Amino acid sequence: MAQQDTAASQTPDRRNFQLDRDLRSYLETNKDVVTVIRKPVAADHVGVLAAKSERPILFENIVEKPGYRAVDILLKHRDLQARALGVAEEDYLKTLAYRLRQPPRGFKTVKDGPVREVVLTGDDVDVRSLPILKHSDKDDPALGTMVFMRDPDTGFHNTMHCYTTVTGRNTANGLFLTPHCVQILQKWIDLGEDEMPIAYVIGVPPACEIMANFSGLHRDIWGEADMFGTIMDQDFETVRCETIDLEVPAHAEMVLEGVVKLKQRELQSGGPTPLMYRIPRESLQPQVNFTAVTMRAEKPIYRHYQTTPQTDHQVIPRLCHEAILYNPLTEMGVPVKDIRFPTFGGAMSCILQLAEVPRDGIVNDALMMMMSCPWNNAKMSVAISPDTDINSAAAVYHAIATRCDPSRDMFIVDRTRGSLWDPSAAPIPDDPIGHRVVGKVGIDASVKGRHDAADFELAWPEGWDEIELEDYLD
Ligand SMILES: [Mn+2]
Repeated sequence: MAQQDTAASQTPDRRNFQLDRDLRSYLETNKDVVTVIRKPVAADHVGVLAAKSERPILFENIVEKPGYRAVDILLKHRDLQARALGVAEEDYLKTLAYRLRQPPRGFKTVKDGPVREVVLTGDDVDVRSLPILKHSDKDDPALGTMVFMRDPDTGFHNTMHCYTTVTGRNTANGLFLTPHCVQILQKWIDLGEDEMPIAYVIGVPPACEIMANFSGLHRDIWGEADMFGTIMDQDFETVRCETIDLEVPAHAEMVLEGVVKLKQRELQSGGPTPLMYRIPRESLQPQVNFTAVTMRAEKPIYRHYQTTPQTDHQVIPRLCHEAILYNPLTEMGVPVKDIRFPTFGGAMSCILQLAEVPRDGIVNDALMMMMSCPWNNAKMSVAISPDTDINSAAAVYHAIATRCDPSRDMFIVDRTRGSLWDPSAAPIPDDPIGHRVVGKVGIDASVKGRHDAADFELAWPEGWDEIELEDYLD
């Protein structure tokens, strides 16, 4: 049931698109960019193969997990993100920014759905039989997919992606680090509860994954999951869980139901961060007990979320940051062509691509806004011109080297919020969360009003975009 987005190209305001409501239809609709691996692949090799793919990759034949498929790399590049929203690449950022300003559609609760074609409870639950995969040679198999948790005050379904290491048949250790999930766990503890219901939601359209990683002021008006239908501009069907009081997507591939044991905490390693490092090395994290597995009957697709080296993991958590930054920057009068937290910046760098040369002073204000954004992902903030390829680390480096006078186009702000993940940042002694302090740098690598633009015209060989060397090889 592939619903191709043709409406998007017909409606100038892009409000009438229709997206596939489940992952398998989405992969079918977008099969021109999906690599299907039919050869047998060892479970331990799925991560490396996924990480070497720039496009969605579907594993049909995982040797140790014959009943399942696995998919990864759904959103690594802008063209894939645009497909996820059903719009043209040049409309992607403003569309996401627009949709995030809309009211939540909430859930359309239905009685049954494909995610409940198979329901396993009690002794039949064994998450080790699922294709939960390793992320590096030093880690045990871990889930990285989205979790639903309910705010006990509002009933809203908050989501995040929770790195969760499997420790037994129906046990795991989850990494509950995002500010909202820490606050929600604390609310359940304050209510005197020992357990909090949690659902691992596996295999949904990638638009939901963009939304699930939202981070900003929202908890008093909606949970991320209440916005899935808003982002996809359609009713979002949910079913009630089998063993816990939560609703989950009716058209997901799999759902793991469980409870977070709020008082049973163990020191747990976090696995690789988006920086490829391993700090914080350990934190005290609660155990998760799985109470049910529900899934589709026909070869369910497991959503692997390879964390390292450069994968969806650097990109997805920052897509809403880009869209949220789009609003105040455009409000300030910055001519925004694009905003990107690039994979090659290790989730520590933000690039603003200008659409044109703004008046003097605008770029430094824009860089300050990026550096002081709510998230600690813009330690190195860079402005570039429209002719610098934002997808290319080499092109951005070239712009920094040739379009920036460090004595006037670079500024450092001392002692600002540092990322928990940044080993170059100084730990704050005795800070219970492990917060750090670090400086930030703003770099204007754009062609500026004071320049003669003709001095910056890049020289390319004739036919650079058309002629390929491989066409001339024997
Ligand atoms: Mn949240």
